[in-house]
Amino acid sequence: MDIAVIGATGVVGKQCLELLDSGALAGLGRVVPVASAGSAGRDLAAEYGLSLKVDEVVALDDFDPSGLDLAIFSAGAPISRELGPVVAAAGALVVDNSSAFRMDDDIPLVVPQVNPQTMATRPARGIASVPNCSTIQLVRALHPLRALGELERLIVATYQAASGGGLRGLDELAATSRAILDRAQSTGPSAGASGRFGQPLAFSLVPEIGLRDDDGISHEEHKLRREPRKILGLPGLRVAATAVRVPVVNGHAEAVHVTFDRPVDARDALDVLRAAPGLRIYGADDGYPMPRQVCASPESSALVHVGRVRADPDDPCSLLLWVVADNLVVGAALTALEIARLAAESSWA
Ligand code: 11C
Repeated sequence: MDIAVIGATGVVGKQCLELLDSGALAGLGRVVPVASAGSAGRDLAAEYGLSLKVDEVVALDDFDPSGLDLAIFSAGAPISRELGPVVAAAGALVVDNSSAFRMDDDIPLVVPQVNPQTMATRPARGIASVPNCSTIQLVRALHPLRALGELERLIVATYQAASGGGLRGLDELAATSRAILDRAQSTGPSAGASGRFGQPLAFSLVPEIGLRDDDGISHEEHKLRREPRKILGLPGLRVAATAVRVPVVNGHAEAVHVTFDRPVDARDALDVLRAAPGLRIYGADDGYPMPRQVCASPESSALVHVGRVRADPDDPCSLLLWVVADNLVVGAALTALEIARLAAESSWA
């Protein structure tokens, strides 16, 4: 299988190449990394310490998709919108990490552990979308719980890492933290003022991710409302989300309050979650998942971690959960490769 990784020098593109290096996709042939013109010619295998054979970086304008089987896009929605259909028309399956096509009716929005049936036939436009990182971990934790009753209402607060803002987000968190620790800046309201997060993040938090619509809801919060409805096939699911950027390097966390259509028991919930694939469950005596520990090893980064599972003492139909995952791995690169794997194993590939 010959593949292109578009946005190969970004945080998700790098993660894709590292996962490919560790054997995430069988039958790999040529690997073509694509990035902006300034990165053309870079040897990413050497830079990232990979034993995988990878072509030199090709500039976006020089990228020729002919002959490729798969293209994984992680270069932002404008590039996906412009180049995705061109690459799909050339014959490659496009797996897109951006928000460009997610809500289009004829584009599958795929979480392999939740709705693999969406890849049972080749996507009509040759494009499959990877949901937003905060959506993926949410639906992977909630889907098994549907064995207890149908989901009616979600109230979610996210605690999202700087890596969700890409390399610029990571650089900014490091630089502003260092500046404050070195006392080059005070921790006052304007310290570490940011181009990336709109507000200073170091030693603080920013309760708004992405642009805000006229209704006061941010784009990240709208994604958390719309994407789970499509993936779970529950158009009437009521969702209220508050998305918050926190000064964590990597790993998104979510506090989830979920209401079912009938009374549910927290012990039954733990049993159902423990039986589900791809989750690590923390019982009352197991502590709880935290971003740094969750992202500490490839094995742990490949799982969605669920802890603090408890009843809502004021509502027998509701449960509370704490959900943590590596937003670059589960939230993006690994899910994209798992979608590619689903396609490769399908009868239509
Ligand atoms: C963040 N969730 O943490 C965003 C990043 O729609 O794919 C990914 C944005 C997207 O800032």
